[in-house]
Amino acid sequence: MVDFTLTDEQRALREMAHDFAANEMRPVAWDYDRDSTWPEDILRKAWELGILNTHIGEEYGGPGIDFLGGALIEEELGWGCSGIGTSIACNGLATAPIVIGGSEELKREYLSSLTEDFKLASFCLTEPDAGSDVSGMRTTAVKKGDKYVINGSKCFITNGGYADFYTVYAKTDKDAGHRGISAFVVPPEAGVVVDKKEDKMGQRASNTATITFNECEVPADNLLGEENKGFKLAMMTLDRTRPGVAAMAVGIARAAFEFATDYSKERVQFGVPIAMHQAIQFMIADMATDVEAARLLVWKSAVLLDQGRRNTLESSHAKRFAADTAMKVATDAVQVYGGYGFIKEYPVEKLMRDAKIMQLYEGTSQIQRLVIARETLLPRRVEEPAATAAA
Ligand code: COS
Repeated sequence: MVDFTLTDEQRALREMAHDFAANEMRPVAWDYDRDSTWPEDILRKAWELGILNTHIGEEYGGPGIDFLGGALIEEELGWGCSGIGTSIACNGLATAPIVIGGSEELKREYLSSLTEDFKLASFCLTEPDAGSDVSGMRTTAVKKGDKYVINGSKCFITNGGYADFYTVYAKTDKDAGHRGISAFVVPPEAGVVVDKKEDKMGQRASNTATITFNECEVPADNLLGEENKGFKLAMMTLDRTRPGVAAMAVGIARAAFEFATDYSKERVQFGVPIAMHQAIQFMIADMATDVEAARLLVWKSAVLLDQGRRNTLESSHAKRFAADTAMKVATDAVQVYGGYGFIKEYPVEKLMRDAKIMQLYEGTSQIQRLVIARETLLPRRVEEPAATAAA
């Protein structure tokens, strides 16, 4: 039986995240956006509340929240401020390769470190010349005795300027394409250099940095999973994190929809609130449908993971549709506000700028379509361990 009713526990989780978004994020979101303030104070509060490391299992000190629970939280964070929300969710992305492929020792050391104290981790996949084309990466990891030496550069790294460790993808066999990539845990003291912080269009509260690895030596034991199997680890990671990113996009869309709805009831033109005009009603109606549909795709892609099933297709459905919905709904919200929508004093222009990144990061909308087309036209059979909700 399909039942969309949330349990008491799930509703409580959502309420807790909503209160946090309403009381801690919303009051500062527009100021932090304007000044591009890195939200350390909010991140610390999120850590104290236990929503910075939701997927870390209880054996490593985490709450072990499942993927649906994580998505419920991320929608609220996206509703509060997706820039701050992205900073909060970043540990989940960075630790997913450890949860999936890390040895017990690495899990004990690195997952526990995040729950024992306020610490951050960053996921380092993208490079200046390797965005959508992951296997085009140039960062190398060369084995020397019981160490790997990493050299290269990564870009668009969330929390990159503040991370206490990095999960890094590098070529261990330069000539083997996607079959020559491996993943490692890299502490900053190994020789990580933070080059610059990006000045972004939206999500300006999140820190996005360019990182260089100069002769970074890490113990061979810091290898995640098997050598040359890093590409699959990255894909399995993204399968698990895209539902959460999509949930955040739903949060942006919902926020824009709510602002537009409220405004349409207040703004009077031609003698009546603009909500009385059918042109506006139809925009509001489409927003409502799209938010609802995007949320259902998110929930389905998360529930499949919680059932231990592969969700490659469904997570791309969710990410593609939710990201495009966030962009469309935020753009239409600006339209409902008319000229005021274009003014920074009003809330929706930030949402429109924030929404744009949802169509770009963790796989562009085009990459999601590519995955959907491949999974539809030529379904891939893969042998892989069942997904685990928590480490
Ligand atoms: N889970 C497990 N394995 C997967 C997988 C998945 N979701 N997707 C692909 N694979 C495997 C394939 O089965 C194939 O295995 P073999 O080596 O055994 O043949 C291998 O990985 C290569 O797959 P594919 O041929 O599809 O790889 P491509 O180079 O064509 O790349 C895309 C596929 C484009 C989908 C991938 O590179 C991608 O997702 N790019 C976007 C990256 C991204 O999201 N970046 C954002 C930054 S992260 S914040």
